Amino acid sequence: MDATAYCLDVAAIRRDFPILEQRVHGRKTLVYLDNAASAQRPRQVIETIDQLYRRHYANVHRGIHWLSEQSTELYETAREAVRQFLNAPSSDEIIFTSGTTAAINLVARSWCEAFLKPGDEILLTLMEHHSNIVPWQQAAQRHQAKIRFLPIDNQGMLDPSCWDQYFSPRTRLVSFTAVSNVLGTRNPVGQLVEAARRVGAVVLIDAAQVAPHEPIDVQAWGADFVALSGHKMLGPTGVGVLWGRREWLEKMPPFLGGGSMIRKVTLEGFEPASLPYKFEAGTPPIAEVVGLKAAVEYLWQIGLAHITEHEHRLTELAHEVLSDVGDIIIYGPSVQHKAGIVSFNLDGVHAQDVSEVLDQEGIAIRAGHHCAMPLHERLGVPATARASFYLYNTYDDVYRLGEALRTAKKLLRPGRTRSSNA
Ligand code: C6P
Repeated sequence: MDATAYCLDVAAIRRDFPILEQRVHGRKTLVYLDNAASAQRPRQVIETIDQLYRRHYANVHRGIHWLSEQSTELYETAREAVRQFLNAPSSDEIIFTSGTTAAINLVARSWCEAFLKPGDEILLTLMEHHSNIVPWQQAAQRHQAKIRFLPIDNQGMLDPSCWDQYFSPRTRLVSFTAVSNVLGTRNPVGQLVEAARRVGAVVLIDAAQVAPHEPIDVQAWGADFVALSGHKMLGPTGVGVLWGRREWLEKMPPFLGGGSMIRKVTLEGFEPASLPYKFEAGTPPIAEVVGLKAAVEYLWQIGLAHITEHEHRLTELAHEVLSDVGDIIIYGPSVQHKAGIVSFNLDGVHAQDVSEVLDQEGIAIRAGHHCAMPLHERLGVPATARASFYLYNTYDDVYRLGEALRTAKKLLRPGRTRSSNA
Protein backbone atom coordinates (compact mmCIF):
# COMPACT_ATOMS: atom_id res chain seq x y z
CA MET A 1 0.00 0.00 0.00
CA ASP A 2 0.98 3.64 -0.37
CA ALA A 3 2.68 4.31 2.98
CA THR A 4 1.12 7.78 3.14
CA ALA A 5 -2.37 6.23 3.10
CA TYR A 6 -1.57 4.24 6.20
CA CYS A 7 -3.79 4.84 9.18
CA LEU A 8 -4.20 2.79 12.32
CA ASP A 9 -5.81 4.00 15.51
CA VAL A 10 -3.57 2.05 17.86
CA ALA A 11 -5.05 3.60 21.00
CA ALA A 12 -8.53 2.41 19.97
CA ILE A 13 -7.17 -1.02 19.02
CA ARG A 14 -5.51 -1.37 22.42
CA ARG A 15 -8.85 -0.83 24.15
CA ASP A 16 -10.01 -4.07 22.48
CA PHE A 17 -7.26 -6.07 24.22
CA PRO A 18 -7.98 -6.22 27.96
CA ILE A 19 -4.86 -8.27 28.68
CA LEU A 20 -2.65 -5.31 27.73
CA GLU A 21 -4.01 -3.25 30.64
CA GLN A 22 -2.22 -5.40 33.20
CA ARG A 23 0.83 -4.56 35.26
CA VAL A 24 3.64 -7.11 35.17
CA HIS A 25 4.61 -8.36 38.65
CA GLY A 26 2.14 -5.70 39.86
CA ARG A 27 4.47 -2.91 38.74
CA LYS A 28 5.15 -1.88 35.14
CA THR A 29 2.51 -1.91 32.42
CA LEU A 30 2.85 -4.84 30.09
CA VAL A 31 4.74 -4.42 26.82
CA TYR A 32 3.88 -7.52 24.86
CA LEU A 33 6.54 -8.23 22.23
CA ASP A 34 6.12 -12.00 21.94
CA ASN A 35 3.64 -11.95 19.09
CA ALA A 36 5.55 -14.35 16.85
CA ALA A 37 5.02 -17.01 19.52
CA SER A 38 1.34 -16.19 19.99
CA ALA A 39 -0.75 -13.05 19.70
CA GLN A 40 -3.36 -11.73 22.17
CA ARG A 41 -7.10 -11.80 21.52
CA PRO A 42 -9.47 -8.86 21.18
CA ARG A 43 -12.77 -8.70 23.10
CA GLN A 44 -14.59 -9.47 19.84
CA VAL A 45 -12.97 -12.94 19.68
CA ILE A 46 -13.36 -13.64 23.39
CA GLU A 47 -17.04 -12.58 23.31
CA THR A 48 -17.79 -14.63 20.20
CA ILE A 49 -16.53 -17.78 21.94
CA ASP A 50 -18.41 -16.86 25.12
CA GLN A 51 -21.65 -16.40 23.13
CA LEU A 52 -21.15 -19.67 21.29
CA TYR A 53 -20.92 -21.62 24.52
CA ARG A 54 -23.80 -19.69 26.12
CA ARG A 55 -26.25 -19.85 23.21
CA HIS A 56 -25.33 -21.89 20.14
CA TYR A 57 -23.09 -24.80 21.06
CA ALA A 58 -23.64 -28.43 20.02
CA ASN A 59 -21.58 -30.88 18.00
CA VAL A 60 -21.47 -30.13 14.26
CA HIS A 61 -22.60 -32.18 11.23
CA ARG A 62 -24.32 -34.72 13.48
CA GLY A 63 -27.63 -33.89 15.16
CA ILE A 64 -30.72 -32.76 13.28
CA HIS A 65 -31.71 -30.46 16.08
CA TRP A 66 -31.95 -26.72 16.57
CA LEU A 67 -28.64 -26.23 18.38
CA SER A 68 -26.64 -28.53 16.17
CA GLU A 69 -27.92 -26.71 13.10
CA GLN A 70 -26.84 -23.35 14.55
CA SER A 71 -23.45 -24.68 15.52
CA THR A 72 -22.91 -26.28 12.11
CA GLU A 73 -23.96 -23.08 10.36
CA LEU A 74 -21.45 -21.04 12.40
CA TYR A 75 -18.71 -23.60 11.78
CA GLU A 76 -19.26 -23.66 8.03
CA THR A 77 -19.58 -19.87 7.80
CA ALA A 78 -16.14 -19.71 9.39
CA ARG A 79 -14.80 -21.96 6.63
CA GLU A 80 -16.16 -19.52 4.05
CA ALA A 81 -14.59 -16.58 5.93
CA VAL A 82 -11.20 -18.32 5.87
CA ARG A 83 -11.66 -19.07 2.16
CA GLN A 84 -12.15 -15.35 1.51
CA PHE A 85 -9.25 -14.47 3.81
CA LEU A 86 -6.93 -16.63 1.70
CA ASN A 87 -8.71 -15.98 -1.61
CA ALA A 88 -8.94 -19.74 -2.09
CA PRO A 89 -11.05 -20.91 -5.04
CA SER A 90 -13.31 -23.16 -2.95
CA SER A 91 -14.21 -23.67 0.72
CA ASP A 92 -13.88 -27.43 0.07
CA GLU A 93 -10.13 -26.77 -0.01
CA ILE A 94 -10.08 -25.29 3.51
CA ILE A 95 -9.24 -27.96 6.08
CA PHE A 96 -9.38 -27.04 9.76
CA THR A 97 -6.49 -28.51 11.73
CA SER A 98 -5.14 -27.82 15.20
CA GLY A 99 -2.45 -25.47 13.83
CA THR A 100 0.40 -25.07 11.37
CA THR A 101 2.23 -28.05 12.83
CA ALA A 102 -0.79 -30.32 12.31
CA ALA A 103 -1.36 -28.94 8.80
CA ILE A 104 2.22 -29.68 7.72
CA ASN A 105 2.09 -33.12 9.33
CA LEU A 106 -1.11 -33.85 7.43
CA VAL A 107 0.65 -33.23 4.10
CA ALA A 108 3.86 -34.97 5.20
CA ARG A 109 1.85 -38.07 6.12
CA SER A 110 -0.83 -38.17 3.49
CA TRP A 111 0.80 -36.70 0.39
CA CYS A 112 4.09 -38.48 1.04
CA GLU A 113 2.32 -41.81 1.59
CA ALA A 114 0.79 -41.56 -1.88
CA PHE A 115 3.51 -39.81 -3.87
CA LEU A 116 6.96 -39.84 -2.26
CA LYS A 117 9.27 -42.53 -3.66
CA PRO A 118 12.74 -43.80 -2.65
CA GLY A 119 15.43 -41.47 -4.00
CA ASP A 120 13.07 -38.46 -4.22
CA GLU A 121 14.22 -35.20 -2.68
CA ILE A 122 12.40 -32.80 -0.37
CA LEU A 123 13.79 -29.29 -0.46
CA LEU A 124 13.54 -27.02 2.59
CA THR A 125 15.44 -23.90 3.66
CA LEU A 126 17.90 -23.48 6.49
CA MET A 127 15.58 -21.05 8.27
CA GLU A 128 12.65 -23.41 8.81
CA HIS A 129 10.82 -23.89 12.10
CA HIS A 130 11.10 -27.46 13.43
CA SER A 131 7.46 -27.96 12.38
CA ASN A 132 8.63 -27.63 8.79
CA ILE A 133 11.65 -29.90 9.22
CA VAL A 134 10.80 -32.83 11.49
CA PRO A 135 7.64 -34.04 9.66
CA TRP A 136 9.69 -34.20 6.44
CA GLN A 137 12.54 -36.00 8.21
CA GLN A 138 10.01 -38.55 9.41
CA ALA A 139 8.53 -38.87 5.90
CA ALA A 140 11.98 -39.15 4.32
CA GLN A 141 12.82 -41.97 6.73
CA ARG A 142 9.61 -43.82 5.91
CA HIS A 143 10.04 -43.50 2.15
CA GLN A 144 13.86 -43.56 1.79
CA ALA A 145 13.84 -40.01 0.44
CA LYS A 146 16.46 -37.32 0.92
CA ILE A 147 16.17 -33.85 2.42
CA ARG A 148 18.15 -30.89 1.18
CA PHE A 149 18.30 -27.35 2.58
CA LEU A 150 18.63 -24.12 0.63
CA PRO A 151 21.41 -22.15 2.33
CA ILE A 152 21.17 -18.57 3.59
CA ASP A 153 23.70 -15.80 3.22
CA ASN A 154 25.23 -13.80 6.06
CA GLN A 155 22.26 -11.41 6.00
CA GLY A 156 19.90 -14.33 6.62
CA MET A 157 18.45 -14.32 3.12
CA LEU A 158 18.11 -16.99 0.48
CA ASP A 159 20.42 -16.60 -2.51
CA PRO A 160 18.67 -17.57 -5.78
CA SER A 161 22.00 -17.55 -7.65
CA CYS A 162 22.86 -20.96 -6.12
CA TRP A 163 19.44 -22.59 -6.52
CA ASP A 164 20.37 -24.53 -9.68
CA GLN A 165 22.44 -26.82 -7.45
CA TYR A 166 19.37 -27.64 -5.33
CA PHE A 167 16.33 -27.77 -7.63
CA SER A 168 16.54 -30.87 -9.81
CA PRO A 169 14.21 -33.41 -11.43
CA ARG A 170 14.59 -35.45 -8.21
CA THR A 171 13.00 -32.60 -6.20
CA ARG A 172 9.45 -33.81 -5.50
CA LEU A 173 8.38 -31.33 -2.85
CA VAL A 174 9.54 -27.89 -1.76
CA SER A 175 8.41 -26.55 1.60
CA PHE A 176 9.42 -23.16 2.95
CA THR A 177 8.33 -20.43 5.28
CA ALA A 178 7.09 -17.18 3.77
CA VAL A 179 8.59 -15.27 6.72
CA SER A 180 11.27 -16.56 9.10
CA ASN A 181 10.08 -16.72 12.71
CA VAL A 182 13.61 -15.82 13.87
CA LEU A 183 15.13 -13.46 11.32
CA GLY A 184 11.91 -11.95 10.03
CA THR A 185 13.25 -12.51 6.51
CA ARG A 186 10.56 -12.29 3.85
CA ASN A 187 11.27 -15.04 1.39
CA PRO A 188 10.74 -14.57 -2.36
CA VAL A 189 7.60 -16.72 -2.58
CA GLY A 190 7.01 -16.17 -6.31
CA GLN A 191 10.59 -17.04 -7.25
CA LEU A 192 10.59 -20.17 -5.08
CA VAL A 193 7.28 -21.40 -6.52
CA GLU A 194 8.54 -20.76 -10.05
CA ALA A 195 11.80 -22.64 -9.40
CA ALA A 196 9.82 -25.57 -7.97
CA ARG A 197 7.44 -25.59 -10.95
CA ARG A 198 10.35 -25.69 -13.40
CA VAL A 199 11.39 -29.06 -11.96
CA GLY A 200 7.81 -30.29 -11.50
CA ALA A 201 7.84 -30.17 -7.69
CA VAL A 202 4.90 -29.66 -5.36
CA VAL A 203 5.04 -26.62 -3.04
CA LEU A 204 3.95 -26.07 0.56
CA ILE A 205 4.15 -22.61 2.10
CA ASP A 206 4.36 -22.24 5.87
CA ALA A 207 2.34 -19.05 6.35
CA ALA A 208 2.35 -19.08 10.18
CA GLN A 209 4.29 -15.81 10.38
CA VAL A 210 2.70 -14.04 7.45
CA ALA A 211 -1.04 -14.75 7.72
CA PRO A 212 -1.48 -12.53 10.83
CA HIS A 213 0.29 -9.57 9.26
CA GLU A 214 -0.21 -9.30 5.50
CA PRO A 215 -2.94 -9.94 2.96
CA ILE A 216 -2.59 -13.45 1.51
CA ASP A 217 -3.78 -14.63 -1.88
CA VAL A 218 -3.12 -18.35 -2.31
CA GLN A 219 -4.07 -18.17 -5.98
CA ALA A 220 -1.47 -15.45 -6.61
CA TRP A 221 1.13 -17.47 -4.68
CA GLY A 222 0.44 -20.45 -6.93
CA ALA A 223 1.58 -23.09 -4.41
CA ASP A 224 -0.18 -26.40 -3.70
CA PHE A 225 -0.53 -26.18 0.08
CA VAL A 226 -0.54 -23.34 2.61
CA ALA A 227 -0.47 -23.85 6.39
CA LEU A 228 -1.27 -21.37 9.17
CA SER A 229 -2.19 -21.10 12.87
CA GLY A 230 -5.15 -19.26 14.40
CA HIS A 231 -3.44 -18.28 17.65
CA LYS A 232 -0.88 -16.07 15.93
CA MET A 233 -3.61 -14.07 14.15
CA LEU A 234 -5.77 -13.04 17.13
CA GLY A 235 -7.69 -16.31 17.08
CA PRO A 236 -7.94 -19.11 19.63
CA THR A 237 -5.32 -21.78 20.24
CA GLY A 238 -6.00 -25.28 18.92
CA VAL A 239 -7.12 -24.21 15.46
CA GLY A 240 -5.23 -23.80 12.20
CA VAL A 241 -5.79 -24.15 8.51
CA LEU A 242 -4.46 -26.22 5.68
CA TRP A 243 -5.38 -24.90 2.26
CA GLY A 244 -4.70 -27.44 -0.46
CA ARG A 245 -5.38 -27.63 -4.16
CA ARG A 246 -8.41 -29.79 -4.81
CA GLU A 247 -6.48 -31.88 -7.38
CA TRP A 248 -4.07 -33.00 -4.66
CA LEU A 249 -6.50 -33.25 -1.76
CA GLU A 250 -8.74 -35.53 -3.79
CA LYS A 251 -5.88 -37.90 -4.58
CA MET A 252 -4.47 -37.95 -1.03
CA PRO A 253 -5.51 -40.65 1.45
CA PRO A 254 -7.17 -39.48 4.69
CA PHE A 255 -4.62 -38.74 7.42
CA LEU A 256 -6.66 -39.59 10.54
CA GLY A 257 -9.48 -42.13 10.59
CA GLY A 258 -12.63 -41.82 12.69
CA GLY A 259 -16.02 -40.16 12.76
CA SER A 260 -17.01 -37.50 10.21
CA MET A 261 -14.36 -38.43 7.63
CA ILE A 262 -16.32 -41.32 6.15
CA ARG A 263 -19.16 -41.78 3.69
CA LYS A 264 -19.68 -45.41 4.64
CA VAL A 265 -18.14 -47.96 7.00
CA THR A 266 -18.61 -51.72 6.78
CA LEU A 267 -16.86 -54.54 8.60
CA GLU A 268 -14.59 -54.83 5.59
CA GLY A 269 -13.57 -51.22 5.19
CA PHE A 270 -14.63 -47.63 4.64
CA GLU A 271 -15.29 -45.06 1.93
CA PRO A 272 -13.90 -41.61 2.75
CA ALA A 273 -16.17 -38.57 2.81
CA SER A 274 -15.80 -35.81 0.23
CA LEU A 275 -13.67 -32.72 0.80
CA PRO A 276 -13.08 -31.11 3.20
CA TYR A 277 -14.54 -33.62 5.70
CA LYS A 278 -12.24 -36.42 4.55
CA PHE A 279 -9.45 -34.65 6.46
CA GLU A 280 -11.47 -33.60 9.54
CA ALA A 281 -11.83 -36.80 11.54
CA GLY A 282 -13.50 -36.62 14.96
CA THR A 283 -15.22 -33.71 16.68
CA PRO A 284 -13.44 -30.61 15.35
CA PRO A 285 -12.39 -27.57 17.42
CA ILE A 286 -15.82 -25.96 17.03
CA ALA A 287 -15.52 -22.96 19.35
CA GLU A 288 -11.98 -22.34 18.10
CA VAL A 289 -13.08 -22.31 14.46
CA VAL A 290 -15.92 -19.90 15.24
CA GLY A 291 -13.46 -17.74 17.21
CA LEU A 292 -11.10 -17.79 14.23
CA LYS A 293 -13.85 -16.29 12.08
CA ALA A 294 -14.20 -13.43 14.59
CA ALA A 295 -10.41 -12.91 14.38
CA VAL A 296 -10.50 -12.83 10.58
CA GLU A 297 -13.32 -10.27 10.69
CA TYR A 298 -11.38 -8.16 13.16
CA LEU A 299 -8.31 -8.20 10.88
CA TRP A 300 -10.46 -7.28 7.88
CA GLN A 301 -12.01 -4.40 9.73
CA ILE A 302 -8.56 -3.00 10.64
CA GLY A 303 -7.07 -3.80 7.21
CA LEU A 304 -4.08 -6.09 6.82
CA ALA A 305 -2.17 -3.64 4.64
CA HIS A 306 -2.37 -1.06 7.47
CA ILE A 307 -1.07 -3.66 9.91
CA THR A 308 1.87 -4.46 7.63
CA GLU A 309 2.81 -0.79 7.35
CA HIS A 310 2.46 -0.23 11.11
CA GLU A 311 4.75 -3.15 11.90
CA HIS A 312 7.24 -1.98 9.31
CA ARG A 313 7.48 1.40 11.08
CA LEU A 314 7.90 -0.27 14.48
CA THR A 315 10.63 -2.52 13.06
CA GLU A 316 12.46 0.45 11.55
CA LEU A 317 12.34 2.22 14.91
CA ALA A 318 13.44 -0.94 16.75
CA HIS A 319 16.54 -1.23 14.56
CA GLU A 320 17.42 2.40 15.37
CA VAL A 321 16.72 2.09 19.09
CA LEU A 322 18.66 -1.16 19.47
CA SER A 323 21.63 0.24 17.58
CA ASP A 324 21.64 3.28 19.89
CA VAL A 325 21.80 1.00 22.96
CA GLY A 326 25.12 -0.35 21.65
CA ASP A 327 26.69 -3.82 21.95
CA ILE A 328 23.56 -5.34 20.42
CA ILE A 329 23.92 -7.78 17.54
CA ILE A 330 20.82 -7.86 15.34
CA TYR A 331 20.36 -11.00 13.22
CA GLY A 332 18.73 -11.08 9.82
CA PRO A 333 18.43 -8.70 6.90
CA SER A 334 17.86 -4.95 6.76
CA VAL A 335 14.39 -3.66 7.59
CA GLN A 336 13.26 -3.48 3.96
CA HIS A 337 13.63 -7.27 3.60
CA LYS A 338 12.03 -8.26 6.88
CA ALA A 339 8.71 -8.45 8.68
CA GLY A 340 8.07 -7.25 12.25
CA ILE A 341 10.49 -9.63 13.97
CA VAL A 342 13.81 -8.51 15.46
CA SER A 343 16.14 -11.16 16.91
CA PHE A 344 19.23 -9.97 18.70
CA ASN A 345 21.81 -10.65 21.37
CA LEU A 346 23.48 -8.40 23.87
CA ASP A 347 27.10 -9.13 23.04
CA GLY A 348 28.56 -11.80 25.36
CA VAL A 349 25.32 -12.28 27.34
CA HIS A 350 22.92 -15.22 27.14
CA ALA A 351 19.54 -14.30 25.64
CA GLN A 352 17.78 -15.93 28.59
CA ASP A 353 19.44 -13.50 31.02
CA VAL A 354 18.43 -10.55 28.86
CA SER A 355 14.87 -11.83 28.76
CA GLU A 356 14.77 -12.11 32.56
CA VAL A 357 15.86 -8.50 33.03
CA LEU A 358 13.33 -7.37 30.41
CA ASP A 359 10.60 -9.28 32.22
CA GLN A 360 11.35 -7.32 35.39
CA GLU A 361 10.83 -4.17 33.30
CA GLY A 362 7.42 -5.43 32.13
CA ILE A 363 8.56 -6.49 28.67
CA ALA A 364 7.64 -9.89 27.25
CA ILE A 365 9.99 -11.19 24.57
CA ARG A 366 11.06 -14.73 23.70
CA ALA A 367 14.58 -16.06 24.26
CA GLY A 368 15.95 -19.37 23.03
CA HIS A 369 16.24 -21.17 19.71
CA HIS A 370 12.62 -20.41 18.76
CA CYS A 371 12.20 -23.98 17.47
CA ALA A 372 14.80 -23.30 14.79
CA MET A 373 17.95 -25.07 15.97
CA PRO A 374 19.54 -25.62 12.53
CA LEU A 375 19.21 -21.88 11.86
CA HIS A 376 20.87 -21.01 15.19
CA GLU A 377 23.65 -23.46 14.35
CA ARG A 378 24.18 -21.47 11.13
CA LEU A 379 24.13 -18.19 13.07
CA GLY A 380 26.74 -19.66 15.43
CA VAL A 381 24.77 -18.94 18.61
CA PRO A 382 22.69 -21.27 20.80
CA ALA A 383 19.98 -18.68 21.43
CA THR A 384 18.69 -15.26 20.48
CA ALA A 385 16.35 -12.77 22.12
CA ARG A 386 13.38 -11.93 19.92
CA ALA A 387 11.01 -8.96 19.90
CA SER A 388 8.05 -9.36 17.56
CA PHE A 389 5.40 -6.75 16.83
CA TYR A 390 1.71 -6.65 16.12
CA LEU A 391 -1.07 -4.17 15.50
CA TYR A 392 -1.43 -3.12 19.15
CA ASN A 393 2.25 -2.28 19.72
CA THR A 394 3.26 1.36 19.93
CA TYR A 395 6.40 3.42 19.37
CA ASP A 396 6.45 3.78 23.14
CA ASP A 397 6.72 -0.03 23.45
CA VAL A 398 9.87 0.14 21.32
CA TYR A 399 11.36 2.95 23.43
CA ARG A 400 10.56 0.93 26.58
CA LEU A 401 12.42 -2.02 25.00
CA GLY A 402 15.43 0.24 24.42
CA GLU A 403 15.41 1.54 28.01
CA ALA A 404 15.11 -1.97 29.41
CA LEU A 405 18.03 -3.11 27.27
CA ARG A 406 20.13 -0.27 28.68
CA THR A 407 19.27 -1.57 32.14
CA ALA A 408 20.16 -5.12 31.07
CA LYS A 409 23.45 -3.89 29.69
CA LYS A 410 24.34 -2.14 32.96
CA LEU A 411 23.43 -5.23 34.99
CA LEU A 412 24.84 -7.94 32.76
CA ARG A 413 27.83 -6.22 31.15
CA PRO A 414 29.00 -3.86 33.90
CA GLY A 415 31.97 -1.77 32.78
CA ARG A 416 32.28 -3.60 29.46
CA THR A 417 32.06 -2.12 26.00
CA ARG A 418 32.64 -3.86 22.71
CA SER A 419 36.19 -2.38 22.43
CA SER A 420 37.26 -3.36 25.98
CA ASN A 421 35.96 -6.80 25.18
CA ALA A 422 38.08 -7.29 22.07
N1 C6P B 1 6.42 -20.49 16.03
C1 C6P B 1 7.52 -19.08 17.64
O1 C6P B 1 7.70 -18.64 18.78
P1 C6P B 1 2.08 -23.97 15.75
O2 C6P B 1 2.87 -24.20 17.00
O3 C6P B 1 1.66 -25.25 15.07
O4 C6P B 1 0.97 -22.99 15.90
O5 C6P B 1 3.09 -23.21 14.74
C2 C6P B 1 4.31 -23.79 14.42
C3 C6P B 1 5.11 -22.86 13.57
C4 C6P B 1 5.35 -23.20 12.25
N2 C6P B 1 6.03 -22.37 11.42
C5 C6P B 1 6.49 -21.18 11.84
C6 C6P B 1 7.20 -20.30 10.87
C7 C6P B 1 6.28 -20.79 13.17
O6 C6P B 1 6.76 -19.62 13.57
C8 C6P B 1 5.61 -21.65 14.06
C9 C6P B 1 5.42 -21.29 15.51
C10 C6P B 1 6.34 -19.95 17.38
O7 C6P B 1 8.26 -18.78 16.71
C11 C6P B 1 6.18 -21.00 18.43
S1 C6P B 1 7.49 -22.16 18.47
